[in-house]
Amino acid sequence: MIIPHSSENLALADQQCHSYRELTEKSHGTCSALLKDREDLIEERIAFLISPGFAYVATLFGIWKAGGIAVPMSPKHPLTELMHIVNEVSVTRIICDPPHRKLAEQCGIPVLSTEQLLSSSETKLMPTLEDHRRALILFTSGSTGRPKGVVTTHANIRAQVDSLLEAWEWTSTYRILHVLPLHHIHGIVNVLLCSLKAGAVCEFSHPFQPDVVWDRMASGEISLFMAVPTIYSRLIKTFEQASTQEQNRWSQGARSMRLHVSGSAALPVPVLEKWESITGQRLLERYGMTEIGMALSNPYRGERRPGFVGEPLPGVEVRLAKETGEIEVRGPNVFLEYWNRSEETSASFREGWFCTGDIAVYEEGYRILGRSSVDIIKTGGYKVSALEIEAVLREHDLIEDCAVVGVTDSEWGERVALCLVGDPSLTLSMIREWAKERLASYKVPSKMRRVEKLPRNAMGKVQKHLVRQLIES
Ligand code: MLC
Ligand code: AMP
Repeated sequence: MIIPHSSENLALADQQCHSYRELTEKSHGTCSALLKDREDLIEERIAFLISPGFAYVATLFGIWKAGGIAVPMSPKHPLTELMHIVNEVSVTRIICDPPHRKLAEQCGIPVLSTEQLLSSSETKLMPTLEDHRRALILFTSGSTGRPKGVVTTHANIRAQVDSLLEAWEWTSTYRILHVLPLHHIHGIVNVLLCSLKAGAVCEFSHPFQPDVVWDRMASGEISLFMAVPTIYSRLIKTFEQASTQEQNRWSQGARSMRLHVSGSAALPVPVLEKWESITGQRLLERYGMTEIGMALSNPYRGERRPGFVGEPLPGVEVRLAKETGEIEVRGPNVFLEYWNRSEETSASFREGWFCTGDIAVYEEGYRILGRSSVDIIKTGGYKVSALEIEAVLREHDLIEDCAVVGVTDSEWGERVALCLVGDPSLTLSMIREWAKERLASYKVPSKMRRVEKLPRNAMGKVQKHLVRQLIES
């Protein structure tokens, strides 16, 4: 397990400041309360619905210390998404903070509160955790069905963290501003866990608000920032609307920082250039995936080439499949399995290498060209499955047929777009309202085109490239 230091040094900042010692104590209390009369949770799946902050982190470590598997869920998701997770990995208990109690109770399994767990002063003996044990399950959309649970072990997480600490030269003097969701690898591993393993400070700033981020950058206290391209675009937009005085203050603060990283989706070169012109920071772009952690990165020192994702990170092996150019990855960072889906797990490996589905070329550095599946969409840094969205929309009484595609978008990278055959009275806002009760908001189509019938080939298969043309025309 990744063990944060145990000192009076500052570890986390939300509305309050929390030391490493406090984190150790509260996570041990949580561990003891979870264990009760048991010696080891033996990979029991424990989900949690907690806002970003100290309680989230103490809970995560409490579950790990007790030998459980942590299953973070997004408090912003509707019940249907949460129930999928609960059922898919047989979650036994949910831990929630007070604002999310009602939502947690709707999941129909025992609910524990952070107030109760964090106030426990018990100090039970913790089980011995071997590195190969399962630690974390994060959900990721594949090209088929509902999202799958990606299982990583303690050893996988350690390898992912150590690789980034080395490559980006993390030190305990850093303070990182955390604005990302905490149910995905970018926010959990790259920002939170790297910071804690380095003995640095992680400052939470949720929900993401561009002017708040600029103010914190201007304070001179923040040294690191990591985000998805959509967040950088939003920051640029806010900057452009600000007064000259504010712009000067923001620029100056950002210039004094150590490192700005972009990832989770392709960084458009104009965004990289604009960011550099206003902050003096050349964004470090890296490439990763829930199943593998981070695999490729531009250098911390040395040239960061626009449009490129660099070279393999320490300890990570990368190769391109001969015929397709698909990126394949091998190393201790690579996940263990998709929960309870052994066939899909083995189908995702070739000769021991994990097949990412991303296509690239090597030109003295890797450059991503695209994805092998048209049904995977990356929007705002989130990966979503067109087929999953279509299956949910087809349940709507007034939708006869539909096809979902990703269309290029300057704000979101790709935008989820819908081609619809159905009742003429049905509007996009009606569909959005209906779908938001069933799908995470970033999966809900935000663009629509109505057609008489969908373009299909002779075999009856929807031709997605024609659907995209229809929507973009
Ligand atoms: C939200 N909305 C969208 C949308 N997301 N509309 C179109 N496309 C999208 N992708 C809409 C909502 O429906 C809502 O609409 C309104 O925007 C506000 O919703 P929100 O949830 O408050 O969104 P916002 O805060 O604006 O989100 C923007 C964001 C967020 C950029 C902060 O998308 C984000 O945090 N992205 C990061 C995702 C991430 O961490 N990915 C890493 C995955 S791991 P209405 O109608 O209600 O107003 C990975 C591996 C790796 O990829 O390499 O890192
Ligand atoms: P996820 O499955 O949510 O972990 O998202 C992983 C996917 O994000 C990868 O398979 C890529 O398609 C995409 N991705 C991550 N980083 C980059 C990047 N720097 N450039 C292009 N795509 C990226």
